[in-house]
Amino acid sequence: MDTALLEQHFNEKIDQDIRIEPKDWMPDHYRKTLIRQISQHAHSEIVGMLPEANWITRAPSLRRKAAALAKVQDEAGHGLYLYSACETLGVDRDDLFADLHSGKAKYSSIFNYPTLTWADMGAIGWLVDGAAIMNQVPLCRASYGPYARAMVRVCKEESFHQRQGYEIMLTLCNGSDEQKKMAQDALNRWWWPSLMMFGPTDKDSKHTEQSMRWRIKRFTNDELRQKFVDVTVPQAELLGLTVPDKDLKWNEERGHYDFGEIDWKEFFNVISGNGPCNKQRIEARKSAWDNGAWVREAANAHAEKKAKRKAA
Ligand code: BYC
Repeated sequence: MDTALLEQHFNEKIDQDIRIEPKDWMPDHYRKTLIRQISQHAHSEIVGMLPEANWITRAPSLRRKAAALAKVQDEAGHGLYLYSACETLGVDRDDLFADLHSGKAKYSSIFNYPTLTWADMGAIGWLVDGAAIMNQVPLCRASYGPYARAMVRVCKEESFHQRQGYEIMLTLCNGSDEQKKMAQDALNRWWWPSLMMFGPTDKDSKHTEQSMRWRIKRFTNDELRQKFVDVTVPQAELLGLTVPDKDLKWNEERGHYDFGEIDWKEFFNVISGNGPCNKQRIEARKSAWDNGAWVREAANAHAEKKAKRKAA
């Protein structure tokens, strides 16, 4: 079949919501877009383990420690599903790691902020995982089969993460004045970076239009950001906390909250490698890679030995 016909067949499948699978023909640009998005997503999961891992040894009770451990392990699992989904597109996992370590590949802006107090564990679960769910539930219907299927499990686990975060916030808000202050301080610091997670405005988003056409993305960055604000503001009210935005106001006519201008200079600064923790995060990933070299070597030696024994 010639390329034009293959492309026509591919577009028909997209229009009919028939999933594209690894061995199906796909345009090169579609493949590259998926590799970019899925690998960035995978990197975000494993870099996302770092700010929270900081609090595993400092969790205030055994119950909190067990939940934090489970959550951080879940993120590692999400990374594994996503790297595997990405490999079905013909890339090598080691190359993806090399791109992360060299700073070539992006990962979510949100993980370049520090976790200063225990309340940050609550705010991350509530806001960061809440934003992640808002963005990822539609990805369960993404046109590429392995990505969409990985997302189903990821989203189930993210719901647990969001609830454990909200419950930490609720406990702090029902506690002493000092605890409530900690919760408010965490909300103040995580609110705006959480809104940035959805990416640049639709006007400045270079990939949205094409990704929507290919049904990789189902909603635009601004649509998802608005949905997130609409569901999260009443949750903040229930906690008795104040969202740090003087322009936040219910708009009866639109049926949505209006909210203030995001500091896009800060966002672009963070995604170009100059956020508060970018260097620290990459250093931590690189040293984990270097320190894990013996495990990879041992696993390869074991696989070779097993293959030889089988052949003999
Ligand atoms: N951070 O044209 P746009 C999680 C980049 S995991 C950094 O709108 P697109 C969690 C974008 O890559 C969270 N970079 O792009 C994990 C592009 O740059 P390049 C991660 C960002 O792809 C552990 C440029 O800006 N979630 O939540 O159409 C624990 C222009 O953007 C960001 C995913 O990865 C950002 N925030 O839309 C807890 C979900 N935003 O590549 C939680 C899957 C944009 O041209 N990804 N950029 O150099 C997506 O849904 C989409 O890729 C995005 C961006 C909505 C993020």
